Amino acid sequence: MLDFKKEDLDTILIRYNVLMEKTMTPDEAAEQLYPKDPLLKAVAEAIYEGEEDDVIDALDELLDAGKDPIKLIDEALLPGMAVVSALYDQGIIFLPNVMMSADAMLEGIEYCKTKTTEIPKAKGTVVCHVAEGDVHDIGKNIVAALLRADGFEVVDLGRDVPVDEVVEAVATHKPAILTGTALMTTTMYAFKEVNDKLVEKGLNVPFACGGGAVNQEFVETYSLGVYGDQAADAVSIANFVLKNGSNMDTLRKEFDVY
Ligand code: B12
Repeated sequence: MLDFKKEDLDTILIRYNVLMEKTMTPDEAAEQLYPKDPLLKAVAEAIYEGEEDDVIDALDELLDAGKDPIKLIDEALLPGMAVVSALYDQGIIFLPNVMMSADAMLEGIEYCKTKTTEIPKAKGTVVCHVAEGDVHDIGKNIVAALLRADGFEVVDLGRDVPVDEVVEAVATHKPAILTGTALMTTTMYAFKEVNDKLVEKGLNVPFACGGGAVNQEFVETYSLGVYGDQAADAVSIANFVLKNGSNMDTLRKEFDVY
């Protein structure tokens, strides 16, 4: 007897037009990815729909329930954006949706920041930038917002920043760390150039790098590089450097993702 799994059989029946393929609508696909908690789900749903007002309303519900406004960035807003990124990666939604969702999420971050009563005194400075040639700045904006929310003074150089401008900013501001974001395999090599120019000038500042194009293996090919997967890792790296100094071996061991 033939040993068919149910899924194999469905695939064959669909191929021969005996069975209709079940395709999920974007809304149904999103529904499967939302957090289970109803209050967190409301935030994710509003981000998915790109509805800024609904994001604020959903955040208000969480704030009324006693949640810390800054923790909500990590616990409610970023998971909401992760749903959108996952749907885009699977080809279920398109770029304009991602852009609208990102705007709604960034609006939510700004709102959470207005809800903190204590304005923390700057702990130290961080210089943030997006690699030369690269305009993808949504991730960098999250990194900068989280660092600011945690009490760092952020010098945000923006996107598509020339290598020399990055090096100059490090020389001027003497930050605790420098952050770099690259989403394209063609732009990530600018990080090596930044690194080499910093070393040449004796500016041995830890260089936290992230963004879809890079991984730990690549980032550790240059001497000041330390990899971070999530935006919140930039905050942890900056705090770690303030507390423990900038020894690269210790830093890399602490933030090893493998
Ligand atoms: C939005 C988007 C755009 C927007 C960017 C708008 C903006 N202001 O950013 C626009 C429309 C302008 C755009 C243009 C292009 N894009 Co585009 N874009 C995207 C898309 C859909 C989403 C990127 C995004 O914002 N993700 C959400 C954010 C939150 O993620 P993130 O940046 O990775 O950040 C997270 C982490 O990585 C981390 N992080 C980020 N930085 C740092 C730093 C540190 C220190 C740490 C610790 C962590 C960290 O924190 C964040 C959350 O935790 C991606 C597809 C994808 N799935 O990534 C393609 C994508 C990046 N784009 C791509 C391409 C090719 C282009 C274009 C060349 C298209 C074209 N032919 O014109 C142009 C490039 C122009 C240029 N010179 O840069 C490719 C890159 C392929 C590659 N590997 O090289 C991708 C991957 C799409 C694809 N699959 O082909 N794009």
